[in-house]
Amino acid sequence: MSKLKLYDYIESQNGYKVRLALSNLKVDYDWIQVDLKSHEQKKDWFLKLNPNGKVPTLVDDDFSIWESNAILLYLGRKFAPQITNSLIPQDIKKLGMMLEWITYESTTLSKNIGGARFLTKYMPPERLKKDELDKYKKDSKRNLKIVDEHLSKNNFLAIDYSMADISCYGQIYIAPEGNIDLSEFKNILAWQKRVESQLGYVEMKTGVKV
Ligand SMILES: N[C@@H](CCC(=O)N[C@@H](CS)C(=O)NCC(=O)O)C(=O)O
Repeated sequence: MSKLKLYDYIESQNGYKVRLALSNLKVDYDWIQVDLKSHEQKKDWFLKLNPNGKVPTLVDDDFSIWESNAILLYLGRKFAPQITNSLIPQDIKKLGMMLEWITYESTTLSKNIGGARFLTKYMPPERLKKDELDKYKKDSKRNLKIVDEHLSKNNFLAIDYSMADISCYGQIYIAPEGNIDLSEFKNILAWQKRVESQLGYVEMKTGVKV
């Protein structure tokens, strides 16, 4: 069995979620940077791995999988039995909660937080639509309030540390780059520290294992 290959880009929060999971799971892998700035993700060789032309994409021997949260679940099922905390709950209600928050991340947090960060960090000022940015920021705050309220009653999103935390943590991590101030979300700030104290935690830019 050859080493896993993660096709990724250093500034990708979706890629970071996978890097964090691999590190929590203590899985060795090759990290391959796909240069989004030169649109390498749209080249034929990459579209054969991911027809949607986006990172992250994971290759496990002859199997290629894309969509970061699908990759998290794949890794959890493949490797989690080796560690004490399974990252994918056995308990049906906790499993439901994990899927709920992972889905909330991919449909809602990523749209608004990811949108605010994208416009703030990468959009040339002459093309920036301020109304659009303001809406992303306003909706992000509304979304984050829901996460914060949930975390006022729970240490982790699905009770125990799970792929849901990895997924939402990766997306919320980049909120300050969209000028979304997290200081009013005290429960999120405390939860971030709990995630950061998990074994194998890595920061976004240092989380590259080659
Ligand atoms: N829903 C996808 C989103 C992937 C995504 O948007 N990736 C960005 C980087 S964070 C990308 O590859 N952008 C380049 C492009 O869209 O061409 C996931 O969770 O993996």
